Amino acid sequence: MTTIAYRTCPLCEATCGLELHMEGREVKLVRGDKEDVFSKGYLCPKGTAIKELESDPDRLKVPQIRDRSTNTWRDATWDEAFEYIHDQLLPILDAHGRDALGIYMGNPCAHNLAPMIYNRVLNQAAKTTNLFSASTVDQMPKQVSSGLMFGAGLSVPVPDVDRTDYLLMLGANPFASNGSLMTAPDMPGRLRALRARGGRFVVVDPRRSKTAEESDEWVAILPGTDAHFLLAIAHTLFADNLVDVGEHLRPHLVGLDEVRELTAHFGPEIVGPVCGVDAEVIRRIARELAAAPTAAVYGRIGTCTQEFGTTASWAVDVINVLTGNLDRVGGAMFNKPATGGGNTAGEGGKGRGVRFGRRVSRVRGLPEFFGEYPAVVLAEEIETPGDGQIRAMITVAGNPVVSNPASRRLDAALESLEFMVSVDIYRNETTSHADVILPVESMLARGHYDIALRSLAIRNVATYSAPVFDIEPGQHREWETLCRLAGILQGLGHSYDVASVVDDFVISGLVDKAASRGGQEPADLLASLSSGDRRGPERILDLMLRTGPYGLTLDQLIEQPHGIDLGALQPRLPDVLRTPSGRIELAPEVIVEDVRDRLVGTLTRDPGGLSLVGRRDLRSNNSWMHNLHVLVKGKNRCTLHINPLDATRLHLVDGKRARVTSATGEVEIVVEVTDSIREGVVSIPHGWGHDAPGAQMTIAGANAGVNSNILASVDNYDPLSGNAILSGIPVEVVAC
Ligand SMILES: Nc1nc2c(c(=O)[nH]1)N[C@H]1C(S)=C(S)[C@@H](COP(=O)(O)OP(=O)(O)OC[C@H]3O[C@@H](n4cnc5c(=O)[nH]c(N)nc54)[C@H](O)[C@@H]3O)O[C@H]1N2
Ligand SMILES: Nc1nc2c(c(=O)[nH]1)N[C@H]1C(S)=C(S)[C@@H](COP(=O)(O)OP(=O)(O)OC[C@H]3O[C@@H](n4cnc5c(=O)[nH]c(N)nc54)[C@H](O)[C@@H]3O)O[C@H]1N2
Ligand code: SF4
Ligand SMILES: [Mo]
Repeated sequence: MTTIAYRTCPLCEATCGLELHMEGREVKLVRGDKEDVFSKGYLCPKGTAIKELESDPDRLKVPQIRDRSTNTWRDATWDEAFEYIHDQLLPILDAHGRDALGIYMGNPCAHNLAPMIYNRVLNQAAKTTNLFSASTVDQMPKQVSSGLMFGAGLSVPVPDVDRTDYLLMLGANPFASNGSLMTAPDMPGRLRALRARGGRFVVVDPRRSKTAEESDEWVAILPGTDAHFLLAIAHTLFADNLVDVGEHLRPHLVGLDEVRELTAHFGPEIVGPVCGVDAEVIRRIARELAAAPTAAVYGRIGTCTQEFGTTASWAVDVINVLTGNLDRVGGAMFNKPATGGGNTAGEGGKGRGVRFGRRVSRVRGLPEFFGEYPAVVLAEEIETPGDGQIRAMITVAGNPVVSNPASRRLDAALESLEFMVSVDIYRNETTSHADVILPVESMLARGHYDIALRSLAIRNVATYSAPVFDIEPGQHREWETLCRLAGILQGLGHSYDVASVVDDFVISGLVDKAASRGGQEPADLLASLSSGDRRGPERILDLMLRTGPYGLTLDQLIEQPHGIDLGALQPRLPDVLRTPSGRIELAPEVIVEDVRDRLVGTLTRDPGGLSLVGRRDLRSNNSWMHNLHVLVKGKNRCTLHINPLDATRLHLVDGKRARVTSATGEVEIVVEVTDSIREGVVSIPHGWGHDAPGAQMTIAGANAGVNSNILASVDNYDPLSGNAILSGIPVEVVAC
């Protein structure tokens, strides 16, 4: 018998509603949920791939233990696996201290309720300072700039795509990625609608991406020069007397004069050759932004994983302020998430702001950002002997061997560890170095709520998906695994009950805090959460919803599987601010210094030779969905894109192989000659290179591709955020 279930897709930031046709545990059909309040039936090929992901024979179901002497794997029971971890890991920490453990949290954690809630519990129980995540190969620069300007790292303004008249988009390709740090299903449809209603949409990208093709104008910028470009726009706005922050921003702003002074260096004629963009184009875009009734500037991964990631991310919001479009309908606005926290708690308007560098990494002395060290120091912290050396690792939903820079070095470093545990669904390039892999339940056997992504959405929406079926006998829920690991690290032993002991401890702490804020009795609040036998992430989610700004309950959400629409974004100033001044800090000191000390110095720099950037394909998800035939079938997608003029000059032939060399490494890859990339720039997608000998991913292995991060260096990072530079890497290309 076929039953129908509704789920939010957890595979990218777009949060589409899916309609699953089930026969028992088997997914027969995946369709877009037409009644989903946000996605209204939209879905992409990855959404339908859930069917294949569910049935993938390589997906791990039971714990795996590696015998290091023979490098072979065997199935283990859960109790055996946890006991083994307990017995191997704790003596290392007893002998060498807590910092001997490193933890790396990967991207899927942001799409999954259990790690969203319990990773922090695990980190706290570990009592190590060696915390890492995919954030420092991704959006950390935006979190730092938002933290400095608005006082909280998740107070990221999102473009009001559905109501804006003009969108300037830099370093993003939502027609492939479906949008990032701007959650909305059907980004292609929304961008087409923008143009259909007479709006204008400009894409700044070294590649004529699918998004650029669908835009009104493609600006083929040179990699790493977005901060220059945006400051030249700001320069024009000041020079032409077009700065108009508006009455709604004026009382809440400091630093406008400093920004005016800084932009003096960035005349369009000076900046044009640096960016590879005509001065007249820069001027015109500045004037268009100022003239548009409403406009939003939006930058994403291409503006983050680059030399001036934080300064470019800041400059995006500077233009939003200078044109009066920040916190305005049709401009760049702040979400108000149903789960509260961050920028919705308390009175607002003033706060402690952000502080970085409370600790520095042992070997290179790089500062922490939001409690974690930059991923660029991970390998050296494992390799370098001495007190505080990382000797053991836990990875949760991460594949740093593919996603982090200097992959070859990290690959060797992980193998040199004394002990490693991975919580993961595959044995891949990273987890094959583990001693124990702890798999997780099917994504359909768990509840789902996007705590992170709903707070970055272009509309206020709350959607909970109930589990479609129960876990299979012998499986273990991810939240229980994380709590059990935390329990081991806390010294509570390794038995099954430890998960509930840890969970009860966590909820009572959270309830106490929430009750004292809301003037309630903790016991009453706790009782209200425990309808039935609710525990784990659902109980905590219920608490967050109840104490959030809309006072929702989980039961209300369960009754509405298509989601609850809480309305379009509303202006949120000054409540959203958490800076010590209670104002928008338009000219944070570290950024002013970065512009003066670093950025200005590059205005006379020769663009030099070839520069490598990445790209995403609609049928990919970073490194981990290439084991699904539906996504890898068809043409080879891991190719080197190169402009015909460069190809001719270098005697490269379409379909033949080339060797790409950087200061860090080299790869061999098939050439694809295309005029969709500007001269002087080449592109290789990340997330490939599935040729690790220890991996068990049959289809991915047969479509291995090359790992572009072999070419990226750990020595190159954005100093303001520690973020790796993965875009704009100098390379040489020769035919082979
Ligand atoms: N299909 C698919 N969807 C995904 C993912 C995936 O792997 N596949 N990954 C998800 C994740 S984790 C994220 S963070 C998001 C990312 O979402 P997006 O930010 O939209 O990512 P990309 O599609 O890689 O687009 C980045 C663009 O930046 C351009 N670029 C590179 N360097 C520069 C530069 O210096 N300046 C400018 N202006 N442009 C530059 C590249 O050519 C590319 O077109 O996508 C998410 N969605
Ligand atoms: N050159 C270059 N490098 C990049 C980027 C780029 O644009 N260019 N993009 C960067 C970005 S934006 C990101 S976010 C990072 C991603 O970097 P990572 O997060 O390190 O890598 P992913 O490829 O997302 O790997 C996810 C891992 O989670 C596992 N997994 C999947 N689902 C689950 C689950 O439900 N539970 C658990 N426990 N595990 C699960 C997968 O098997 C896989 O091992 O890569 C970054 N690296
Ligand atoms: S766009 Fe993203 S959320 Fe929507 S179906 Fe595709 S992968 Fe899933
Ligand atoms: Mo990402």
